[in-house]
Amino acid sequence: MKRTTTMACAALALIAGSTLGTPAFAVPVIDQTGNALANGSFESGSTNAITGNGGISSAASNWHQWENGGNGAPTSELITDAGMMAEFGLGVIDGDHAVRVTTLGGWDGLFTFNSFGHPGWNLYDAVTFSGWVYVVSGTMEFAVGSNQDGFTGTTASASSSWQFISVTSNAGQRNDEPLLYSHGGPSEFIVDAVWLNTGTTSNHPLQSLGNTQVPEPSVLALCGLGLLLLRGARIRPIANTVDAR
Ligand SMILES: [Ca+2]
Repeated sequence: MKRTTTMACAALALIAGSTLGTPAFAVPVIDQTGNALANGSFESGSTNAITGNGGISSAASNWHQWENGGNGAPTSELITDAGMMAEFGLGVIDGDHAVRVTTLGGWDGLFTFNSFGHPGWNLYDAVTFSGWVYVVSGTMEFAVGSNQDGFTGTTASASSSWQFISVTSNAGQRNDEPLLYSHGGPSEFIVDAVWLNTGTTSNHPLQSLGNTQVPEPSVLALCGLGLLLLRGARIRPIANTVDAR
């Protein structure tokens, strides 16, 4: 029975994939209620690679990219579940896309100021930034804080599986900016389903894959996407916003 369901979902995924193309937009499966980030599941953006620096828009809507290391601009692109499955043998965590970042030096990557626009956000509360990363090479970090008061980071190094990581920046300092950066040198990593909430613990609804194999949530996610498409759900329009500092 389970096999039948999985195969049906796979078929739906193929249908979904054929309709997406580039730019690509899908719908997060994980309920985003409570997530201070827009596009935290990287379902909105482009599968075309974007290389650049200076705060330009990245391939993921609402996220921008930056280089600190002086070794060359980072590159970002959305990777589809099918593309990730073909290249790495496992799919994305949520929805049908994740963001792939390639850097040429340390402390380069993506940032967002989206929390500025979150209703009721207190910039001096403790905040916790968490999510899933598949590190292809090198070491990366989830960091949160501000240019004004500094950042706190948690690192993840290359492995052949998704890793859930979380970092908290304490109250009393300005906390307005999450980062997805390389750490210490060049790195390539894929990030999906990131979450930002106030407080010192993560409220991420998916903090463990339990005993299930990593590809399983991907199958479920694809199944959800397929069902949404079958119901005639509208493809999410591009959010072409550049957040002001
Ligand atoms: Ca996603």
